[in-house]
Amino acid sequence: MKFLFYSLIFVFLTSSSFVYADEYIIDIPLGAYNPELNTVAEVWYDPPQIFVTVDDTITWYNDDKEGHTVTSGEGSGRFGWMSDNFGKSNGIFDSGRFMPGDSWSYKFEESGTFSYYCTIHPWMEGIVVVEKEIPDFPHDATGKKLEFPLLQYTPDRRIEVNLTWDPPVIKTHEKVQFVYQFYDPQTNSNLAEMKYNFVIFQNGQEIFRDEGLSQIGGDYRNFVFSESGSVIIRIEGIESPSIFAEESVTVSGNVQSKEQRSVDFTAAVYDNPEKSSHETYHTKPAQRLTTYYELMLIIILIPGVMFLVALFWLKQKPKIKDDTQGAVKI
Ligand SMILES: [Cu+2]
Repeated sequence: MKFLFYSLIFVFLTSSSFVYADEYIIDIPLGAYNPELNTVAEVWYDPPQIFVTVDDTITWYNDDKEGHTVTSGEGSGRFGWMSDNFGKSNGIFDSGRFMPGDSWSYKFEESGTFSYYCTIHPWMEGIVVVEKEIPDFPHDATGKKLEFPLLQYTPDRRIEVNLTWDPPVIKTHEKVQFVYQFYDPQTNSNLAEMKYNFVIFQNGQEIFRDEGLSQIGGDYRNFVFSESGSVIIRIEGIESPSIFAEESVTVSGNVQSKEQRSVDFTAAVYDNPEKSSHETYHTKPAQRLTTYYELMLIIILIPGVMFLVALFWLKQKPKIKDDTQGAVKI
């Protein structure tokens, strides 16, 4: 029973929200306000000791019938209050008083052992142990270990997308290379010249988007993350004019639009313990140089055309003025 209760407390909230950092719940049970030995509460903070890793968040729920605090420092011990010991805070964190039915959350951004107590009921004591732990294997945003290559089918199951990244454990300010291939699941043949968009979302925001055209043997994009947290790697709008063009004409009803033909992968980015900044990297493969030339052309052409237009306009201007003056005269 107790084991079940503890298991329930260690609720893993990440699965639905793609949050990489874990969230833990500590319950302040009914009766925590009462220092008597015959209280219904066996512990004041449940669980009284918890092990988390850096960047995890703990939420304390007040299920008692009085207000409490979660204050870093040393409490009084169970009977200390009888000899005028009311604990001593150390100023690292302090929830202030929060009432029954309310909760308070704190994100632990540094490793260490943190004792805490309630300033109103100093016999209430708990400990949070925060460990700095970066695993040596790749995993998704929910913490599940991944085996490369990752494999996803588009919703219409017409295309299989394989993805790997290197290094397998993604850290901030360190270049990571995403390598991916497209396959026909029916023939198992490599699909080259697939048009797609490579998109990265982090903590709910789109942070990178690039168009691509796959080569035989796949394609890749480099990226350097500035922030830690969960990421979604989305390859969307997958289409091949040569394969799907005639299909969309003949079969009108059941064809997926290219926007829907997309796959999602999730990953976790860790704070790099060694680096705090990075230079910019080329994100695209070298063979994509033609697009750079096109871009250069636009960069040179647009200001050039604008300059000519401006020049022409300036020359025209005095003439217009003369015309209006002439009109006033008449
Ligand atoms: Cu209290």
